[in-house]
Amino acid sequence: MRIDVLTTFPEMFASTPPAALGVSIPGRAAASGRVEVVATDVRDYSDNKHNKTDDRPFGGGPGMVMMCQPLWDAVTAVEAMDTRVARRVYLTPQGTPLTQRLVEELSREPRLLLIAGHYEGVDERVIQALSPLEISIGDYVLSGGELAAMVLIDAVVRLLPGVLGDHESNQQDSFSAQVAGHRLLDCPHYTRPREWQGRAVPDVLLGGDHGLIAKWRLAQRLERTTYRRPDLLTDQVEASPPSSEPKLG
Ligand code: 4GX
Repeated sequence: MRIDVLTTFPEMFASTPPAALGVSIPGRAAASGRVEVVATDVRDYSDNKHNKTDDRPFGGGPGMVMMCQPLWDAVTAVEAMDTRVARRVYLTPQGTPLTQRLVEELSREPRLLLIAGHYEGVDERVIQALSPLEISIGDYVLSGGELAAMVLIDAVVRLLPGVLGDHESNQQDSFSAQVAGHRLLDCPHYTRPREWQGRAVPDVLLGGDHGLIAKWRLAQRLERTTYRRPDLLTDQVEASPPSSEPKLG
């Protein structure tokens, strides 16, 4: 997969250590060639003499707005660098919430183009002209779209074929497994020692009965989801496989 990022802070997207996308799973994905992250400085496409990319908002108010021309020209130029058609994504608190379902959908694309705006936002007319998918990573305000773009990249890249080893399979992640069409939170995990500061590991995990362990883990997932995220139990996952599990909710 190729992931282009349009930003005024391209150095944030380095794919070598110690950068965030250069270590751990995303670092391995880049080193093995399963993903190529190409960050382009929008400033390089500004046609004004100071390479300005922002200007004051019409109607007044605080902050600056990213201008249409540099972003439009950057998108056009970057898209022409590769024949694969890019799915355009604009990171914004006004976007559709990012979910594991959407991450899975994006992981099947050959190419993504992420637009990470700083300032108060991007001129609405260039958003309309580009008609990107608008995505929010959560209901809070970041200083820019770059960290949101990196969150999306991290979540997508670990789903690319061959990126995760068997021992880190995503089949048991929170949200990935479905029970009667619902995505559940993960179960608790334990490792040695068997007792730590007076706290014991649940006996069932030490007994070696793998059927019983699977039942216990599922019960834990249901309980945690019920108490912590009841909203997930009313979210029916689309295209849920036929299931003999009892219906929840
Ligand atoms: N999930 N931000 C975008 C610039 C901006 C401001 C207003 C459009 C309108 C965010 C989020 C997020 C901060 C990215 C503001 N763009 N992005 N940036 N939450 O907070 O995605």
